[in-house]
Amino acid sequence: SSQICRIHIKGMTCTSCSSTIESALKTIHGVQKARVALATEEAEICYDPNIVSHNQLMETIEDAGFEAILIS
Ligand code: 9UX
Repeated sequence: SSQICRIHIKGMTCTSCSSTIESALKTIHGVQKARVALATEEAEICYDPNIVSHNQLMETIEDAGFEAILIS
């Protein structure tokens, strides 16, 4: 199955920041698609909720050194 999660990310200042987070999200088992936009400070992630939770997605962002706030 597939679900979309949107997360507000605080602390990104350059495209390297957004690329790092996007790559980290894409390596998570259960993540099908991930896009991080610097301009809107948002991540849009398609994932299988049976494999990974949105809390785990947020932890990955926090572990990369950024603040993650769940939008939807
Ligand atoms: Mo460049 Mo973004 O050092 O924090 S990766 S500003």
